[in-house]
Order: sequence, then structure tokens, then C-alpha cells
Amino acid sequence: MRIKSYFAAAVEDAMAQARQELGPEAMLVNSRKAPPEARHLGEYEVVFAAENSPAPAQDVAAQVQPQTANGADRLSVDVASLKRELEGMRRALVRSAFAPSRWSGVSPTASDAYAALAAQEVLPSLAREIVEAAEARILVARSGSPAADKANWRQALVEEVRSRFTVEPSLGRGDSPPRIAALVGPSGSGKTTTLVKLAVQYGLAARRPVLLLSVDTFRIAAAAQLRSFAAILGVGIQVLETVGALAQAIEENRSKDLILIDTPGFGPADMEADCGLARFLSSRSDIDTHLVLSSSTKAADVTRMVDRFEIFRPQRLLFTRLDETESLGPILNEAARTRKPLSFFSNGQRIPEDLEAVTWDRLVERLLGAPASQAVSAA
Ligand SMILES: Nc1nc2c(ncn2[C@@H]2O[C@H](COP(=O)(O)OP(=O)(O)OP(=O)(O)O)[C@@H](O)[C@H]2O)c(=O)[nH]1
Ligand SMILES: [Mg+2]
Repeated sequence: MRIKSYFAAAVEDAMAQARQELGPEAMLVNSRKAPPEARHLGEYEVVFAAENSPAPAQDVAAQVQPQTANGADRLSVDVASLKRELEGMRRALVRSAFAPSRWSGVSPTASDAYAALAAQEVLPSLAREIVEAAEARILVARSGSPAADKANWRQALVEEVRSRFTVEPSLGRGDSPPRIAALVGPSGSGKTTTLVKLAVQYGLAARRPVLLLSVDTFRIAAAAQLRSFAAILGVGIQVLETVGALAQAIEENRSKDLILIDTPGFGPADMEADCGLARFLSSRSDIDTHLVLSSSTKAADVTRMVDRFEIFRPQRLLFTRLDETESLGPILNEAARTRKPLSFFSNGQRIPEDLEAVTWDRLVERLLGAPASQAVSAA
């Protein structure tokens, strides 16, 4: 399989050239306006894939083939060349698969960036908004050098992400202690284990007096789970049966630096049956409520859960199970839709290590890969 680009003043001319050289079986992989650095070769570029076609003199593989009699060297050069061709083909296919059909005239770098976001399950409308806004930023800064343009693109995307999403990796509202935070969310989303990680990282490790409160009285085992963590860590814990008792426990422990409240996993039926806790948490301006959701849940289900838990009026979104997914889409879709800040990411089961404060750098790195990554670079 060979991949080759043809440039001409019109798409039809470029296609005719390709068919003549590669034969009628050749497959059109992509067509687009030529990137600025190749514009001198023709206004349009078409990319064709062909099986077993004769390699012309100017073929890319032939260009990199050194004149050596050493078989091993030849083989490694062939493999490297094959890898490049495959990578080019993969990019072209991804681009043509994700490129929006009614979005013409977009630069290849922009369509690569769109593909990278779409592959992470960012909603098409949001991905397009981000990419268009980023492209508008770099139009001003375009340098003409492909390497510099790639770096500019990444920078523009980073700025765009920063301008659209808020990160607030902290606990409590206001500066004066006690800082009080509650974790709410669906069953099994990771509330209790995250609470313990937070207690260690933001309480014990900082030598701050911390108290755990549990209103998870639905299941004996749930309170027992937190009790045993508290015993291991040597921190105070109170298990409370009513919202009134929770309010009283907060009053009695105002000398603590950090108070963390664990809540039961609410299913749809529980919401209707008992909204007392939701009424309490949503009415307290001193309690910082984080909605804990699994990032490996289907995007549409995450949206439903966010809406369902709005009765708690959570201030921030805290996502768990980032170790189980490659897709940041559901997280960004909800952060954009609700405009709620992202607080922490839980990325594994280990306590307390697997918890990270959400920062811009980590968010962008998770979204676009490390700076040297080819995720959003032009083919
Ligand atoms: N892989 C992975 N597992 C996690 C993560 N966070 C929590 N878990 C696991 O998910 C399971 C449920 O975690 P819990 O903290 O008990 O969840 P919960 O929300 O308190 O559950 P309920 O109290 O039943 O609603 C446990 O086995 C955790 O170890 C994470 O980030 N990654
Ligand atoms: Mg729990």
C-alpha cells in the first residue's frame, strides 16, 4: 500500500494525475486546500492510496532509501518508511472520518485538531467552536514555518481551553476555617475513597486538623468502610443519622481546619424519597459541594446524572476513574455545559496517591498529549 499526494490548480486535475500514475484502482483518501507550505505545488492537494503500484522515481520511500548493500540497513530503512506511510495513511483516514462535511476551507492542522478532540468524544459542536476560535487566534500569529505553526497551534488550543474551562482544585468556600466540603454523586462513583484521599492530601499531609462526617446511614457497610479508613489514618469520624445531627456536628467542630462530608450514593428513586440532605447542602453557603462522577460513564449518562444532582447545587465537578478512560470528552462537555469548575481527578484505586488536583497543564496534556506529541500536528 502506498500513499501519495498530488497537487494541482484544481482538484479534478490532481485526481487525473493520480489516476494516470497509480491506475484506476487507486483510492481517494483525502482532498483539501494545499497547506501554505505546499501551496507553490498547487492550490489543491489530493491524497491517494494504491496497492502494488509501481514506485515512481520521486516516490517518498525511494528518496529515503540509501544506496547500501547492507541488507539489515535496507530492511530498517524499509520498515521506517513503511511506518511513515502507515502513519500518514492513519492521519489522512482519521481526518477524512472526522472532518465535518459542511466545514470546507479548513486548514489541515485545524482538521487534525478537530479529529483529536472528536476522538476524545468532545461534542462536535464544542470541538468545532474550540478549533475555530483557536484558528482565529493563530491567524494573527502565523509564522510561515511548519514547525513554528504547529507550536503556535498547540499554544492557541491551550489558550482556548484555558479561556473556556475553569479549574479550582481546592476545598471549602472562603478563606477562613473550617473549610467544609461534601461529596455527592451516584452509587459507586468513588465518593468515599476520594474523600479519604482528600483527607490525607489536604488534611494529614498538611498537618491540619481534619474531621470526617458520614451521613451514609443507608447501609451499615458504607459507614463501616469510612470508619476503618479513619481508624487507620487516626482522624476523627462521626456517623450521623439526620440532617439536623449533621448541622450540629458542623457547629460543634468549628475549630477544625477541614471537615469532609461523605454522603450515600443516591439513585433516582432515593432522590424522590429523601431530598432533605439535598435541601440542607444546597442551602448552606459555607459548604462546598463537589459532584463526584465516573469519567468512564457514557457521555449521555453523565449529562443525565449532572442534571439529576443539580438539586444539591454542587459548585464543582470531581471526576474519578480517569485511569479507565482515554476520553476527556464527557468531562469537558459537562464543564462547558454547566460552567462548573473542575476540582480533582481520581485516577486509580490507590489511597492516597491516585488523586490529582486539576490544573491547566494536566488538562491540556490529557487532552492533546505531551507537547512533543503528534496528536494535533499536521500530516
Ligand atoms: N479504577 C478506579 N477505581 C476507583 C476510583 N475511585 C474509586 N474506585 C473504586 O470504586 C469502588 C467504589 O468506590 P467508593 O469510594 O466506595 O464509591 P462510593 O461513591 O463511595 O460508593 P457508594 O458509597 O456505594 O455510593 C471502589 O472499589 C474503589 O476502589 C478510580 O479513580 N479508579
Ligand atoms: Mg461511599
